[in-house]
Amino acid sequence: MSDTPVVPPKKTNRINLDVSSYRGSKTTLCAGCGHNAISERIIDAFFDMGVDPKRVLKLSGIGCSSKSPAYFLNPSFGFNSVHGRMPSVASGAILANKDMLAIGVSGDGDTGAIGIGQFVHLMRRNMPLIYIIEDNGCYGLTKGQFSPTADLGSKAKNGVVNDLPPIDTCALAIELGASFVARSFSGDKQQLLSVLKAAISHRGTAMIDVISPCVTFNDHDGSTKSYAYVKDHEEPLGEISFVPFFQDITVEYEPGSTTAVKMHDGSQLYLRKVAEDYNPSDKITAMRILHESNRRGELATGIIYIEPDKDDFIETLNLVDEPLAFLPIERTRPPQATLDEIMEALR
Ligand SMILES: Cc1ncc(C[n+]2csc(CCOP(=O)(O)OP(=O)(O)O)c2C)c(N)n1
Ligand code: SF4
Ligand SMILES: [Mg+2]
Repeated sequence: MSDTPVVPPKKTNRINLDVSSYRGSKTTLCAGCGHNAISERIIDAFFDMGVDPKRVLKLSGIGCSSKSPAYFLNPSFGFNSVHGRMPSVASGAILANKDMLAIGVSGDGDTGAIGIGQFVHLMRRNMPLIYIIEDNGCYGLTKGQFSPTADLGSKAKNGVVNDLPPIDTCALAIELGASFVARSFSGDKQQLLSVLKAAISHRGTAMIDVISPCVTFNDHDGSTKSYAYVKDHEEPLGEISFVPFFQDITVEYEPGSTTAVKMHDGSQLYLRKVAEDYNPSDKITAMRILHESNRRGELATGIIYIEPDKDDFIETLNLVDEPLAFLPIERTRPPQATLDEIMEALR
């Protein structure tokens, strides 16, 4: 008998890659930071869905959160932009090559403060982009100042009380036209993974606000973005089951209490409701759920609003089939004779 240990074969996905093709560099964030758990789920989701990492664009702004794309999908393309400016860089990249799958990671400061103007216009365009806010209610990178998502009356580590009301990024995104809006928690592995897989299958803006505690500056009593507070106040809207298009599984569900949504790529999303009257395709219900849970001091999580068939910005612009980046100059520029004619007409 040989003494050579038997090494089990590595698990591969539907495009024959093992999970190492989806990992990134070693994290430099604090141990226990919620952002690290989100990177892990992104790795799992892209691996499970069998997305080719070379087809992925990773984009971010500035902040601890915006450093995260370095910690997942090493073979993908990446651009770490300027504070609050990721949406415009992402828009340019997506329009230049619509065949890429884009994922943007931002922070609550990056999105809700300096980047709020860019966020607003990104949402109303329904740009095909998975937009993740790693939401810790503070500016982690610059030592924990309150951000615009910090709750009224919540306390900083030094005891200072926040005297401004928060911006609810989910309510804002729904109001502005995002076609997939979800809220999750970095500590809720299963829910976050299902939400991310559904976001990968969606065509249009998938805005996901993930509460992601900052263990260094915002994980104390008095914070509403601490692990303890979110665990106690998370109110999942229901169970999420996701069946990717390449898996032939039939899900048993009770009609009436479950909404089945067909995603853009043919995957099926099943949302089993907790609240009887919850309808994720109705904007008014979605806004009401957010306001009601807010008033109770609770945090509604899950897929809050979904409109899978809404035109994305590529369709709105009626772009040609080939990615613009690969069009030859003869097809992107009028011929010299036409330009001469225009110049002549302006004389
Ligand atoms: C133009 C500009 N203004 C201010 C800063 C300083 N700054 C860097 S990160 C940051 C906030 C980060 O907060 P958030 O987006 O919530 O990310 P987190 O670190 O909490 O993950 C600020 C104000 C900057 N880098 N650039
Ligand atoms: S300072 Fe906060 S947000 Fe930044 S890495 Fe540390 S725990 Fe995470
Ligand atoms: Mg933050």
